[in-house]
Amino acid sequence: MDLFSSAGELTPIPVEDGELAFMPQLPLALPTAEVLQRLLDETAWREEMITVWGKQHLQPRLSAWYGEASYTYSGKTFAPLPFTALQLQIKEAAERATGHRFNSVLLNCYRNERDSMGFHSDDEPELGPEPAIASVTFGEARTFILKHKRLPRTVKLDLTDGSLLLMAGALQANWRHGINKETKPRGLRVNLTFRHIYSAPISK
Ligand SMILES: O=C(O)CCC(=O)C(=O)O
Ligand SMILES: [Mn+2]
Repeated sequence: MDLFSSAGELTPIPVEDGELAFMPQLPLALPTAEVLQRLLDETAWREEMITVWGKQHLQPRLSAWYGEASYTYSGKTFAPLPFTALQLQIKEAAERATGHRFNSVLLNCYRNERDSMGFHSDDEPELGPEPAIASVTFGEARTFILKHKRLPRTVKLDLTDGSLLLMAGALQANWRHGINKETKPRGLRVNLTFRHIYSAPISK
């Protein structure tokens, strides 16, 4: 990371076969602790079931889907709830910071070090061929790991309180990402991934 980059600046992270950029502090009118508390209180959190090898499990985190378009994820279709005023504030800040427009957000709550997200690409057809996804974090930092699909490349990023990570270009086509479980105690973390959903799937 460039030593001279300031907290509110979006700095490219050079990676092969995709675009990544990081901003340590997304400019917002509210302190991050207040945003975190309101996201915890105002979100209709759900503990979703997933099927792995034909067996039903609870997902190791809480999640919720808001915005203007329904979304299919891990074989399930989520009907959205309308954006809240706070989500709109964060969305507009993310749009100003990245120059991209978003119409949906997936929220994930990692309650402690045992919550996680398996390795995946956000490459559903309704996201379009080169999706721009803005990932905004509040609360405890967790390590976001990216693994190239064909090359022996791994990138690890500490997604800290109030930060924004932009994934764009061919990143989803060439990389998977996830959040591992940890052994060291970890506090609550809420992550929002703002996306643009096209109502009719775009053919690749
Ligand atoms: O919590 C994170 O940082 C990752 C979230 C993510 O990959 C997703 O919502 O698709
Ligand atoms: Mn993802």
